[in-house]
Amino acid sequence: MVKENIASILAAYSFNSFEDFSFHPFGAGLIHGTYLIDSGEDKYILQEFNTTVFQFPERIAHNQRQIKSQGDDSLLPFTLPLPIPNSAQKLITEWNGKLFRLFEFVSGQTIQQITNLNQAYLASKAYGVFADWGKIVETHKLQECIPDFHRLDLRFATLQKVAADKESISIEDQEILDFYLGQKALIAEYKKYQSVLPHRLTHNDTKINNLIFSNDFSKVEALVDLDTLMDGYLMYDFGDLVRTVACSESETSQYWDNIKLEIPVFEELLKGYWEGVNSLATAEETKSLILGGEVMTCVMGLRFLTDYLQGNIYYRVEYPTQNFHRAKNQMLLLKSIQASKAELTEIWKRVTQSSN
Ligand code: GN1
Ligand code: MG
Repeated sequence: MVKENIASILAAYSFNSFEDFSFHPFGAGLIHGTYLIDSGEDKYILQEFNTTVFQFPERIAHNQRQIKSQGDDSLLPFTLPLPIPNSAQKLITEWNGKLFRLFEFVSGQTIQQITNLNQAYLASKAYGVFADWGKIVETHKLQECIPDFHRLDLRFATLQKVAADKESISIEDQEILDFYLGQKALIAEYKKYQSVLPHRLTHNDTKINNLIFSNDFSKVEALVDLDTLMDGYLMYDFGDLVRTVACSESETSQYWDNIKLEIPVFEELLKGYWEGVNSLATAEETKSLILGGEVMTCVMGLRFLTDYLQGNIYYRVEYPTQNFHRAKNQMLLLKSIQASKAELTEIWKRVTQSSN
């Protein structure tokens, strides 16, 4: 992006009175291109929309308007930074055939990995409080921004098909593929829940870097990356926290021997999330939280492997086998979660059955 182009995009916003600005790429998202714009006085986030991934941008804008109008976000203890409307009152600005959005910059700290247990607790509680707040939102009025986003059964079926269509698969790839194709029991367990779990407003991308902490890390200031706000299950949001926050290594790590579930972190996550959702969750939903980490780790592993076999058409990669490595990383985490199931169930009992 060059500066003149950014200036022409900013011209679509009526508040834009600053004469000069600096900008640089910002954040660690895998999907959109993100820039921090600094006028000296104010800071904004400009995002170039990835229309390959989000094929229905208008659905995102629709959902964000619905959520704003149905829910009172001033009741939340943190902000939900939604796009600033342009002069035509649109949340999305078209420029040169591309789509952009502008956000107020929320200052604070973002992290890729936790450095203490309290950060896990605060993060998880924020997503739990958000789910509880969202109970007033009529989710049937929301649209699917990405159809079947966390549908484990369908992601599994897609990998099966993509793998079957491949002419040849290397021995190394086959090992990981076999692991994922062997997850039929998990798929069956997930499918049982589908018929009993209530539909909730969920964030659907509850990674630690999608929230902004205060500078002293005493509270969460904002939940960001609100493109996938839509109808989902509580176990998706709790599960993605387990996947990303309670893993000893990051999603891109290749220290294979070090990748495992950190059980004390799982416990903090559950405590935090449960404080947010305990008055909301049905008995089935409460039970489903134990499975969340497995479901979401498997969903992501399936997606990374599928993308790798399809030639990296979805996720941004730094080298050709990165999606394969991400799929291997998720496989090792999933194995570790599955091996810890008895211990996780004990923690679950302690946390969720004591405050009832
Ligand atoms: C994508 O762009 P980012 O990092 O916020 C993805 C998530 C995955 C994540 C894996 C719309 O999110 O589902 O969990 O990468 N978002 C979309 O790091 O596909
Ligand atoms: Mg993100």
